Amino acid sequence: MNAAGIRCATTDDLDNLITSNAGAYVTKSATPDPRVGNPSPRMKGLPNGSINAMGLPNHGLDYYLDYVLADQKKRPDRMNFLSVAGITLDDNLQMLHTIQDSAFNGFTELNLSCPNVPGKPQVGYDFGRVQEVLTAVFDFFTKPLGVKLPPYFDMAHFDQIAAILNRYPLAFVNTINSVGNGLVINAETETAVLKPKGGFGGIGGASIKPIALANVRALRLRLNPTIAIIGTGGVVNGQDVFEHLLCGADMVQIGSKFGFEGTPLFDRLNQELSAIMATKGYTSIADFKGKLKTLD
Ligand code: RRO
Repeated sequence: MNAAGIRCATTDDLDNLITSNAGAYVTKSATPDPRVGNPSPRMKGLPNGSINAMGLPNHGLDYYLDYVLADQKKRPDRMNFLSVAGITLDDNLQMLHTIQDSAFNGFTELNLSCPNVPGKPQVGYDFGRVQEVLTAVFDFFTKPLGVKLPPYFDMAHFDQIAAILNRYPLAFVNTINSVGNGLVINAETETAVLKPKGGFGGIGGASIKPIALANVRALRLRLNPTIAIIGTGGVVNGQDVFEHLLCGADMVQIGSKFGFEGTPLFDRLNQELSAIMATKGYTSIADFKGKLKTLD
């Protein structure tokens, strides 16, 4: 399926996802009110992926909630994802109350890792804040909910975040968001390629696959088995999907490459994954999911 943010901000984008062979879709992270986001240029394709400092441009929660509710009526057998990314705790609680009181019966993804709102640190890097947010959320929210996390880079941080997440009835964890605050420059013009934030932006695409796989694997080894894992980051072909699954992902999302290729990507990835499975003699994903071998 798509990763939040990529080709999922408008009803046209979402219609395209519905008619594609993606297993599900997730909507662009919503705020309570529409936002225009940061000034352009705010996203750039790179040889190995992308850099973005979009700044949460979106049409507001009601726009996405109306869409998923209408879709749910038409296709009651399908479960999709509504992403929310409040800039404050109050924003998040307000949106989650609206979702709780609505007829929505899909998954809600609470984005704790937007790297691009100037002056607002990523919640996922502040473990005390993560606890505070989840405690307030699960005080009233009873529908299936997961969190979108930033990448972690230290074994102690994997231990700490997993210990916190394991205290809550999470349906899933989505790992990873873009690798925050990289810098891409044009040597010829001696200028940063993005305008917002002095050129700093979230890095996605092939170059972040090792970081994504490490986060999927590290969290799968630490989280309660009741918490599903969505693996996101660095997927450009069927082998990348296979590797995410091997590390323990239950679902795999694609960001940058979906931005470049559009919905035909899902057919290609399905074919490439099927070919790998056939070569290895696997007939179902359960045959290899989470079964990564190590050398020790
Ligand atoms: O809109 C963005 O700037 C953005 C978001 Br909300 C996010 O979660 N991840 C990202 O790379 N960009």
